[in-house]
Amino acid sequence: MRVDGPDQPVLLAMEQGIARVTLNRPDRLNALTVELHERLLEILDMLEARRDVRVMLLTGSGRAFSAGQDLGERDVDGDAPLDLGANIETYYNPLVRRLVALPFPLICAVNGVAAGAGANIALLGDIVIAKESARFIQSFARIGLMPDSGGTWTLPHLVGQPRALALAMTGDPIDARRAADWGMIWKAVPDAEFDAEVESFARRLAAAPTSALVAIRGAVRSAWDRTLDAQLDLERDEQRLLGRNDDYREGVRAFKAKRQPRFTGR
Ligand code: T3D
Repeated sequence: MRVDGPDQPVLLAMEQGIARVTLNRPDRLNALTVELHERLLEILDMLEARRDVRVMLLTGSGRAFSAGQDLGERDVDGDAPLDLGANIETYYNPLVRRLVALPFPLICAVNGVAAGAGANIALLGDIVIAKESARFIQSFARIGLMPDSGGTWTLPHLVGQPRALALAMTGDPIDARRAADWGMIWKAVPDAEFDAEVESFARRLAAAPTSALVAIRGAVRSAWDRTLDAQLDLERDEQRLLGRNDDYREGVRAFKAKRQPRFTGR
């Protein structure tokens, strides 16, 4: 089911529990404008209100995932003072907070170059799959900025401080295969196999026990800041909740009956 027209800066299509969200400004490499941010937040509202979404797939139209902030929106020659912090507070930070707390898993399918905020948004996926030809670029320092959209937190956690600093300070691209080798993303896939691989992964997660996946994400992400002791308590509490779900009963029944489980996400 398509739920919007092709001229929108972000497209949404729903099919069998998979919400396909496509950044759609291909001639600007899907650079992020205020209009795009507002549409994306509106789509997230819509998806979170539905009960049938089992996975969200975020990707880009054309040859890019996203080139980050649309620099055409920035008048650096005018007299008016620029307050980039206001834009980050209004758009980027809420977006990042929403993406890491979605009530379903997030797959980022990185179909091409991901630069600036576009790179750091891509890295927020629970699963990040990239075309081998894709590149990740912390391009901020090239224009006198520092990484945002969580990059100063995500990058060192994923690849360690030395690599995070070098990537951010140079703004040099890293190709998808090296990003996978460094543990920055889950997988780099040959371009010709990318669509099929993403599709099969999305279908697999759409059939998974959604609440368990969301609990896994929450616990793994929170482990970055907490002690083993705190994690043990968290695992106990989350497991208690998951044990009350239909999906747990179905999983155990299916195991005992030696058949595939049919999870409903409840
Ligand atoms: O401002 C705030 O609110 C603060 C928040 C900041 C967050 C950020 O994301 S800051 C970082 C902003 N992004 C960048 O600095 C990246 C700029 N783009 C690039 O460096 C390159 O385009 C790429 C490395 C991503 C790709 O290079 P390439 O050679 O494959 O493509 P290209 O020719 O540079 O780009 C194709 C077109 O897209 C081109 O337009 P044209 O010449 O065909 O009319 C280019 O200007 C346009 N484009 C690419 N990136 C942006 C963009 N237009 C506006 N904003 C962009 N970010």
